[in-house]
Amino acid sequence: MHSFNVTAKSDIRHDWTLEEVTALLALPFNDLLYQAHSLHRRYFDPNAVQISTLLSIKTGACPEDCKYCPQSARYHTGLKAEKLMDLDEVVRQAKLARENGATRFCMGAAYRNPKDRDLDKIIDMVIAVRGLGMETCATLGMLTAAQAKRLADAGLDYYNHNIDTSENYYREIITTRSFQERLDTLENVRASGMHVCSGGIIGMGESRDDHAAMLQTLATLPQHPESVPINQLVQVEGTPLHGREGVDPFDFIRVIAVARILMPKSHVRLSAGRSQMHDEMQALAFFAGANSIFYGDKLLTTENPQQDADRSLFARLGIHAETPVSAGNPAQGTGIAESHEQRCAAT
Ligand code: SAM
Ligand code: DTB
Ligand code: SF4
Repeated sequence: MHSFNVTAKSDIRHDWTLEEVTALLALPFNDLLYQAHSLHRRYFDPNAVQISTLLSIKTGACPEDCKYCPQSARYHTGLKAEKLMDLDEVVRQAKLARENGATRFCMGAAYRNPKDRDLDKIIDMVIAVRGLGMETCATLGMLTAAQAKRLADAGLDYYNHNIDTSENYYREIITTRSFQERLDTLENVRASGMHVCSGGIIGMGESRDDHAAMLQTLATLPQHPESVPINQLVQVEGTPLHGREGVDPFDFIRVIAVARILMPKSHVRLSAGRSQMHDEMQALAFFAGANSIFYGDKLLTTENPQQDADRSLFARLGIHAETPVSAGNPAQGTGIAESHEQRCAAT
């Protein structure tokens, strides 16, 4: 019998020290997974995974220098830049995602920060996608408090803005905006009332200490992000991080497990990089506490597992799609796997 949603007050902490986080990351692997999975079962259905689909609504030609990113104008990755997408196309793609079983639609734009006139168009997209009964998410770069408020008022459910790595390692990866500016945007998003989605990238050459510091920053925010994407670096030819030695898969799983322990009520997303992972590694990530994925053949510009492969993985693991609490009318078509409610209704 699961006992999800039973809050033990002492589980939810905002005062994690770096020493504590470092010690968790260094636990024997089985001890760490046992602890993470036990906590996971306390707060969530361990067989339910939240399903988001990504769409790049404005691609490439970005002025920032994030060394991992194929969309920076500074690197020659062969990516074709595209202007802000038309509303009709966004709605078409959102309907497709919904038919395929996604309950959240995440719109990404290669901006340092959106201009107010871009925001007018994006707000129309948010309203239209919400009208389809889906949860909405956007990732558009830095936001002022006023911009965040406008998006919140339009009904945007989640805003994604990653801290990406530790404060120390950050300067090795991005020079065109500071770590503090990231935190400022997160504060503006939180103050607007939207749900916060913030995480980082593993596999950029950082150390375990950087993993600890990044996780500590997230877990000591005044409120934990509701969604914590853990990306494995997708190495793209032409970006400065292409050719880096990959991360030890067990270290990646350790980060997922520690995120689960530090932020027990948050959804931890096994985010970018799944195309480069074996099924066994994904299963281990779900066991360690990951309970959200990006679903659909494409992330923003790089590939994601084929939908058939994900359907089969879910079926083999007995995992089903989580039913969102906040979406008005999730008129789902062919869900990626039967939901808990669907199964219960059928019996
Ligand atoms: N331009 C906006 C920004 O940077 O906030 C929004 C889009 S940006 C692509 C969103 C996030 O995607 C980045 O913060 C980074 O964490 C992640 N990302 C980008 N390229 C990646 C890659 N090659 N591998 C893994 N994650 C990546
Ligand atoms: C996040 O943490 N990962 C997503 C989303 N937020 C926007 C992006 C992953 C991008 C991977 C590289 C690409 O496809 O361009
Ligand atoms: Fe631009 Fe975002 Fe890519 Fe950085 S991560 S280069 S801000 S699109």
